[in-house]
Amino acid sequence: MQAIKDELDRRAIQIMRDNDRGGYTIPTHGLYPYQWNWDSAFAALGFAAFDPARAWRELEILYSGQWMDGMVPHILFHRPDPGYFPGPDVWQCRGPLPSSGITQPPVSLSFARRLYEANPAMGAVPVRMLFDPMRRWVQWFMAWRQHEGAICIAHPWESGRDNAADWDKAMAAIDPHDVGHYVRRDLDHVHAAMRPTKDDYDRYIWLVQRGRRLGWHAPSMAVDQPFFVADPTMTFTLMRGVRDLIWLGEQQGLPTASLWNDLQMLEQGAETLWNPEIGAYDSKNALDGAFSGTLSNASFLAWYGGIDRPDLAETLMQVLRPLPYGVPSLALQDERFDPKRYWRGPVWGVLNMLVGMGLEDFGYPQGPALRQMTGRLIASHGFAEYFDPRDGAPAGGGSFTWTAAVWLAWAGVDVQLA
Ligand code: 9WN
Repeated sequence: MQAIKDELDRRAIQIMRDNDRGGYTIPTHGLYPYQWNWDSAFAALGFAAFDPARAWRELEILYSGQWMDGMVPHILFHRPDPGYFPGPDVWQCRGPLPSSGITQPPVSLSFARRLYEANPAMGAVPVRMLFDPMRRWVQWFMAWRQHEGAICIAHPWESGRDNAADWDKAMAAIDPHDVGHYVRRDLDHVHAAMRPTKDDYDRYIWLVQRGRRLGWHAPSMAVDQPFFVADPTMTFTLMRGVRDLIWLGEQQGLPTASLWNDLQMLEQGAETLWNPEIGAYDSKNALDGAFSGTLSNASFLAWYGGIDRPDLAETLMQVLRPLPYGVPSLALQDERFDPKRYWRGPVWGVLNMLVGMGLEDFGYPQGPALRQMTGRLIASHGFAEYFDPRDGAPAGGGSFTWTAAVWLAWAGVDVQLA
């Protein structure tokens, strides 16, 4: 058994090295040839298992793309690559590096704390360097993505859960008839049945065109927003991020006063996302106040954010009961469930890890159970981008950085293989 675990560790490290582009890591060769924001944060955790200095480098390069207004983009286009659409020519942004004009869940705030805790002597300098950029990113979220204390997305790509059922109603309100012609590249790499639909893409690109027309100027974009949905992914990852940033600031004697106010606001905001009808946290359209009525894997991030809800654990048990490999991106009972289509059913190692870490923090037995399920999923089905939640069949891209990182940092650590 130890030999199998050693071999999986070796493969995971090899994937991370193969996807390393010299200081930053791509999610997978071909499908995603650039540096993605939250993927990079997971990559840093993976590197921490065997090369801590390289882990800090990943975060430093990520933050080197930060915009003047504080936003840290969801993609940094370090080197042109025709294999991905939409590329830098479509976004036309004006940050210090070619980038997209939107952001992604700020898990890097919390993972910086994990890197620091593993080696405070090595972490002191990078923490002092990154603290202010991180604090400015938090301020950006509070200024431009906050609604009643919850954190919203202005584009489905911001949540990292691109085609989740959460956004269906809000997306239907967009009329993308004037989007024009464009050529998707994702379908060159992955079967269309595993990807978002053309209707989704038309709206994704239409929203990009709007941002470009407005020069990605946050105050202009906030006027007559066509899409603005409060998201549990963003709200809970930022909430934990702020807690962890406060902790880091206190370790290093850095100013944390404004962060306490942010935290209080986020705690109030999170409660606006509790939907009693589904017994869980839900996304909520900030434009009309309607809940989406969606039980997703993000519905269970409350513990990760630092909030304990025993009634949420009841709902989680029901969602997990029929499934062997963890929290699906959409509950099996939902009529929109689609086991292969990206964020509308498949199970993702990264979300299992965030949900599981939170449950472990609060001492729920489902935390270690989720860790074992994820370990067994990866051991038996490889380092895929995501998996069919019923039988673990691998889907999407292969040799995936964040799945390798989840293995190295969490799921593979004390895995018990049969
Ligand atoms: C758009 C890189 C990213 C992840 C997202 C995932 C997917 C991109 C895409 O891939 O999104 O950002 O083109 O499909 O949904 O979570 O960060 O792995």
